[in-house]
Amino acid sequence: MNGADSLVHTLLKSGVDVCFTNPGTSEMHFVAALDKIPGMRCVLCLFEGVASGAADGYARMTGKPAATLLHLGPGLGNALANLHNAKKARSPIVNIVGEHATYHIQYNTPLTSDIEGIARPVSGWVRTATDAASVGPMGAEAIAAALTAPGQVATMVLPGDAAWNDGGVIGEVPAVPNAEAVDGSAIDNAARHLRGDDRTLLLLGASALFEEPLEIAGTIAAATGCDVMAEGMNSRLQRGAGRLFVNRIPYPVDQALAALAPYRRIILAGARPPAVFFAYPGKPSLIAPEGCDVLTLAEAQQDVAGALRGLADAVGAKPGTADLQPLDRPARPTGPITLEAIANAIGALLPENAIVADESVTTGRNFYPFTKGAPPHDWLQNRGGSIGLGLPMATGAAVACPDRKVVCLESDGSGMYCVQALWTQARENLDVTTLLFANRAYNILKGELANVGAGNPGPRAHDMLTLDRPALDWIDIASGMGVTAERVETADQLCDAFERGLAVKGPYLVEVVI
Ligand SMILES: Cc1ncc(C[n+]2csc(CCOP(=O)(O)OP(=O)(O)O)c2C)c(N)n1
Repeated sequence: MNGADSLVHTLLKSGVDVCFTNPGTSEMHFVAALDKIPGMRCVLCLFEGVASGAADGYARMTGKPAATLLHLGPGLGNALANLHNAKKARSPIVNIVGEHATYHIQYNTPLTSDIEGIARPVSGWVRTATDAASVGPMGAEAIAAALTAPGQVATMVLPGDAAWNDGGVIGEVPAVPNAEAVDGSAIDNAARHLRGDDRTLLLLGASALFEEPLEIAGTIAAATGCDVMAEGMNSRLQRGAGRLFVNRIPYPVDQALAALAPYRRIILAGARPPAVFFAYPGKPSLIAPEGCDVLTLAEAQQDVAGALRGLADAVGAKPGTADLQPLDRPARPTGPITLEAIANAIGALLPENAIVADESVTTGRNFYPFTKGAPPHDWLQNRGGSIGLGLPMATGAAVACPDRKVVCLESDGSGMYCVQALWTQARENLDVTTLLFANRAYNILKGELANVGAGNPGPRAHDMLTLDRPALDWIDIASGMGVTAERVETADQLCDAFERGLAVKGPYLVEVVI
């Protein structure tokens, strides 16, 4: 058994059985091992950002890591933006990067680079195998590191000779510690504040946004009168009929300030102290109102659900008292395509148990209220702010959950960053319906130009924020990669096309011209 074989055996033995790949020469022994040893689903991605974004989507939906296979420093560099997003989403990923043979590195040939240096900012754990015998045990360590709460990117660098030499040993994954329980004093403190008269917000993030902890939060709200809200961008939020509806902190700074203005206390459960994405001249970075106490019940890496259960007991909340969302779909929209019509179309047609991969940017800012009464579904967002995640994340989620429909809400500008994901969707026949919002602009940046006080944009600035010269033809783009696509220009057409996409068991793209 060579080192590469030992790594594949180690991964499979530990339940890591999907690998999103874009290999090169230095990874050929790993490729051969994947071929020789049955059990690994290998998914080829035509850009490394697709592989890392897909691994993120997969991890969010399974709670376990996929492996990636990337080609030295440049391949890792291409994957970096979506590894950054995965880091912010706390997604477990075993990120495998090939490296030259150990004795070859000294010659500084074209692809030689500081792989660990490139990996470190996005990885919670980075190691390089030294020889064949180290590969399997190090792979096992990487799996444990990836799974350590709340989840992280673990990068393992695999030199060619460590992969091809004999002497491989299958690794044993060390025990992964459970998420740390929250100290009783944090629960008592939160309970004391909730018993007071001040208007209080329970702000949820991370694993608090799963169905069960959300319902517990709803019982706390019923018992104490507090409000419940989610962070602005969430890794996975379980919502729809039968679940607690929570709004998110809005993105635009003035709306975010207004949303938090009523509160004198904010209790954080898996959330961070609320802050706006960017600084704006004359506006605060932290958006809790002045004089508002922000206290932590549980941090994301802790047992957030356990902390909420403890808090529910402490305030005398009763099971079954949460005000859960009933099934309540909007009517199918007709007329012109407006943002509200799009929101209504999604609310009216979203299938039961769908997974929504949302990178709709400005088009989707107000989708939440219109979709809250749809059948139960999961909603995934980009927590890292590096655009280009939507299509890959949908791809990975579809690999993770072949029996569920994935609905990808993608904006045209963001969609172009990792557009190759469509090819992987076609090749793997992944069940993804994409609504592609073609406003033919970097619309958000038009607002930001004004918000940061950069003055009135002239034609050169305007030209940097528009995508209409030439207009992207998403029918050609998608069909060129094997995905059936159609274009819609009215709400009725949108609903019909969306239904056609949902009826297909495979990828489908609807270009929604806004
Ligand atoms: C990797 C990366 N590059 C650039 C940006 C800056 N940026 C933020 S939003 C945006 C444009 C988004 O346009 P689009 O996806 O079409 O959505 P819209 O604003 O039109 O709704 C850009 C370029 C970013 N966030 N991440």
